Amino acid sequence: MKSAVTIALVPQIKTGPWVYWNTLEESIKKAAALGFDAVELFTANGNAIEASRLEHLVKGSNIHIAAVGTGAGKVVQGLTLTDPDAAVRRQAVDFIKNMIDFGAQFRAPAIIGSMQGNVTAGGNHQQSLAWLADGLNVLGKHAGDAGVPLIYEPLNRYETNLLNRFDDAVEFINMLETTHVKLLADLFHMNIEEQSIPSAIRKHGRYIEHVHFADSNRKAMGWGHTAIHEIATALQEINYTGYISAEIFPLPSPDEAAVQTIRAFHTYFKK
Ligand code: LER
Ligand code: MN
Repeated sequence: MKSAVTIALVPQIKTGPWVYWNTLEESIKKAAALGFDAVELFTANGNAIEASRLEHLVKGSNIHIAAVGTGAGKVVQGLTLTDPDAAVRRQAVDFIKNMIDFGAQFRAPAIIGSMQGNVTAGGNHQQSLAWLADGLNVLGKHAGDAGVPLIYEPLNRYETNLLNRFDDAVEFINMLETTHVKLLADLFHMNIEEQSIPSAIRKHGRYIEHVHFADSNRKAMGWGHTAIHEIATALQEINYTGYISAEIFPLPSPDEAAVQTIRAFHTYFKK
């Protein structure tokens, strides 16, 4: 398993569950100095960072890009894959395609979290899931052609009313036409929604391509009450080899959150 830490690079967004915040150079240096294998980037769009600049930075620091988040498409531009307006859904697909292409240059998959959207007031759940499936079919193929998976993230009920649990998300992605859509196990969301996080991981292990490493209160692992030992054992049992990426609040400070994260990573996920 490989360690990663998040970097937020969207000027309009001032708070959220990301460890490092501007600048990219300094954050990558700090992550590398602590021994992280990779960074996960949250950028405004797929063109926000010049690929040659990022290439230079990651090579110079011997660090990888674990994944790229697409959430700014919703938070900044108001786009989702389930907007009732077909033109907005098309823009959401284009935004994510662009992000897939950006990440693929670094073998990093794009993550669909908040861009999945919600069933809006008066909307129909089946219709919204059908729109989500349409978007993921197009985007999964696009990702597959670019040589990366597409990572779909079940979120907790306070963030989406589409799919909250792994049982439902797995049933849903198994109905897609594409096989390139995989799942993200965000331990913060799972703590709210799953009956047992280790059981969900064991049951659906073959679909898990990325892990968001957060304690029950979305602080660094070890600073909440999640039973991480059992979760780590489950991830070892499914032979998970992907990233364990800290998507947490920068509390009490980015540096302290990062240090606690890498300490917890080494404690529970011996390399
Ligand atoms: C995104 O990875 C996520 O977990 C959501 O809660 C958006 O912040
Ligand atoms: Mn997450």
